[in-house]
Formats: sequence, C-alpha cells, structure tokens
Amino acid sequence: TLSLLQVEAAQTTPPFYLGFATAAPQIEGANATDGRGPSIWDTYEAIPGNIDNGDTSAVADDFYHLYLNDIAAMRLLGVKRFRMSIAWPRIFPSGDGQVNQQGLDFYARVLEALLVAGIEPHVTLYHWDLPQALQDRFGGWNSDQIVPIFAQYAATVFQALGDYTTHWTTVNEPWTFCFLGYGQGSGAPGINDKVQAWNCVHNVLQAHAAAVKQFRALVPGGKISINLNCDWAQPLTGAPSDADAAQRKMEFMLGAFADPIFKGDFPASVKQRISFLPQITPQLAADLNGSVDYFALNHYTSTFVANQQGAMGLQGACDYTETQVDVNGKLIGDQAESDWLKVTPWGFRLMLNWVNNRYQPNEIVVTENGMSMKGESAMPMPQALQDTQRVNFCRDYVAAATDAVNLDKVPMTGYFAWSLLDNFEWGNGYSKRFGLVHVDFKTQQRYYKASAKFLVNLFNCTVLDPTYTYPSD
Ligand code: GBH
Repeated sequence: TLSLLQVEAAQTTPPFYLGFATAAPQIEGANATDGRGPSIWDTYEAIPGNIDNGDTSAVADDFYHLYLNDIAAMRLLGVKRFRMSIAWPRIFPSGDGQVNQQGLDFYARVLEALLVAGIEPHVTLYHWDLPQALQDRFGGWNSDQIVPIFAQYAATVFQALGDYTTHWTTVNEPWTFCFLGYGQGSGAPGINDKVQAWNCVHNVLQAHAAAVKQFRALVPGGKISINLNCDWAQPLTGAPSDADAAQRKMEFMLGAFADPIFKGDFPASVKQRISFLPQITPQLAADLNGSVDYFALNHYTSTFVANQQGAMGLQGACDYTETQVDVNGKLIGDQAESDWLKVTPWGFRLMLNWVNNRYQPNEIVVTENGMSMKGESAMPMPQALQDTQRVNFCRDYVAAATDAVNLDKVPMTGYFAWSLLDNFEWGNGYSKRFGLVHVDFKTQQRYYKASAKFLVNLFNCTVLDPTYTYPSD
C-alpha cells in the first residue's frame, strides 16, 4: 500500500549532485532584442484567452539583461550546476538560413559567466520555442522537413558553443509539446489533432537522432540526452486490469519516446491501439541506438489509472482513464498551486525504479523536479519567502530519490530543482510560482526563498551569502 512506500526525510547528504533548472522562453524576456525572431509561443500568447491574465513572456525575468546577477546569486548560494536552454529564434530568427551572430554571442556571454562562477552549464537545445517561420512553412513538428533543419541548428550551436560544456540535451519534454501543443491545442502551436501529435513524436525522434550525429562529430567527449517527462501511474484499485492499465499509461507517456531509443520500437501497447502510428524503420532504430548517454527525466507528480476499454485519452485510443482522486474520494497527494500537481514523493521512487528496470540506463539525471506552492501567489512579502510546503516537497522528493539510489540501487547521479526563478509558467503566465528565488515582476527584484537555502544546505553547498538580494534599487 502507499503508506508502506512513504519515505522519511533524508538524514544524510544525497548521493547525487544538485543543480537549478530554467528554460529560455520562461526567463529571458527581450523577445525582440538583438535580432531574435518570433516563436510559436509569441504567437500563441498573443491570442486572448490562451494565457491567464493575458500575461506574455515579453519581459519575464529579464534574464537577458540580468543574467550576471542571477549567476552571482547562484554562486553565493553554492549551486554548482545550472540547466538552461538556447532559444532557437535567437540563433536562426527564421528557423534556418541566416545565422544571427548576436544570439550566439549572448549565450557565449552567459556560458562564460557560468564558468567564471564555477558553475557547470547543462544546455538544452529546444524548450518549446520553435521559430514561427517553420510552423508557417511546413507545420513545424508535424513535418519531417524539420529533421535536417533541427540538425543544422544543432550543428551551429555545437560548433559555436560546444567548448563551454560537455552536458547537453536535444529536446525538452516532447510528450508535452506533441500531445498538448499539437494534439490538444493547450499550448503552442494550438493545434488539436492526434495525427499531428504522433507525427510530432516520430519527427522529434528523427530530429534527436540527427542532432546527436552532429554532436558526436562536433563535441567529442560530450554527453547528450533528451529530457523526457513522466508522471507516476498508480493503479486505481487492486484489480489486475488496473495494474495493466497503469503500466500501459507509462508506456504511452514515457515508452512512446524511450522505447524507440532504448528498445528500437514503439511499445506493443501503443502499436496495437494507434492505427495511424508512424513506423520506426530499422534505419531510425539504428540511429537512435546509443543516442542518449544518460537518461534525463523530468518528474513532478502521480496519477491513478484505471482500465477502461474504449477510453480515449490525450494520446488517442488508450483504454485507460486517469484521476488524481482515489475510490474513497481522497486526493493522491497534497494539492500544489498548479491544478495538475499533487505532492507524491513515493511516486518519484517508483518512477525511478520503473525507468531503471525497463531501460537499464548507465545513469539517470533528474533534469526537473519542483512545485508551485499552494497559496503562494496571493501571499504578501516577506511571508511568501517562507515557502514551507516547497521546503517539505524538496525534502521528501530528495529523500525518495536517496532511497531509490541507496536501497534500490538506481544509478541516479544528478537532481535539478525546477526552477531557479519564478518565471513565465506557460498557459498560467505569472500566476504560478515555481522559483526557489522569488521575483517581484514589477521591479525585477529577487529574494531567496527558504527552499533555496534549504536545498543548498541539504546538499552541503558552501553558501557565501544567504541574504543576497538583487538587483537592489
Ligand atoms: C515542465 O513540464 C516544463 O518542462 C517546464 O517548462 C514547466 O515550467 C514545469 O514543468 C512546471 O510546469 O494544465 O492540466 O493541461 C512538466 C510537465 C506537462 C506539467 C503538462 C503540466 C499540463 C497539465 N507538464 N502539464 S494541464
């Protein structure tokens, strides 16, 4: 039962490293600065009703101008790893063709500053900000025309910036942008078509493989992966059919990407149900084989899953339903500020074990984990900095992962907390705060939350100045 799997707070330094994560479109702002072209999120944000309160990413955390302050803050906190993404529309404003040197120069400055601060950068090539021109020209991720264009973008970045770090990923959470962005329309590019969603999956896999081919030639000794997200699926009841359904949900969500990479084909459960599923050819399977050097997992929460023949889900015909309420009407875990996020640290341990058992990766790096705290957005300052629910979340999730490593022998080596800063939370705009550092969006003033200090203390980082606030006015 669940209670048996609940974990105690970590007593010791976790057996993996700590980093703080971000993504370009959520923090940078400066969307029209230094030649950046429009992205599909710029377009999506401009449509009334798409983003809570009509917020946009135009300014966000103004990281484009404040990055030195944010890097200094991480240094003073003792954080040694930083996950960031590169904005494709800064490098190729129209997706391909003319390179924008000012975009490459910006990231060279950021990466240089990180190295000077003693912080290792982990860089993601694509965190959802597709150049609008590629959506207009051929439908973006729906078309395989994107494959050589993504590879060219990747090669340009590896050539210019490959010397700064050995840690890379190609694409962040393709499940999210394929099935929400193309399959349901809740997110850019706002398309509601399951055929396009599965084309997107197939094209992401091809684009990933093509980019890794460039990586092997241009960044010798580097390590690359793809950031895959998955919720833990807990069977709703003890019925064997619910256990099968929960397994099927994991295969649909994570297996749709990880099986082709690690096992050479889509899961049988998916192949049986999705009539229009594109094929993984022997050539693609061969290209995907060995295309990740470590498993990059984004994980936040858990759901209950029940068998239901004929059920259609976000991914199409799947024969299961999902809920976060059990048969007695009890929530699967405490509610965060975001509707979808319930606090389920026990699911994190099970999730890590599932990945380890199914794929046996050399190494697992958790590239995102975190929460929006219930009630935080309405809390006045400075009380908002006492983010107790988030402190407990971090404590319990890190403890669950520590048990996965120490007791279950899962080879997890790194943990990135999402996120360094409160930021542009996609469809929720600025109404949900995931930061370890509070941002006043009127003044751009930053303040450490209790959770930032808790995490760095837990990981025994050397904190130089726990009171730093910046930039001061
Ligand atoms: C991550 O996605 C993203 O990589 C990151 O950019 C983001 O800021 C962070 O999580 C926090 O959300 O609104 O009911 O349709 C996590 C996986 C998948 C969780 C989509 C939210 C939307 C649920 N996300 N999901 S719903």
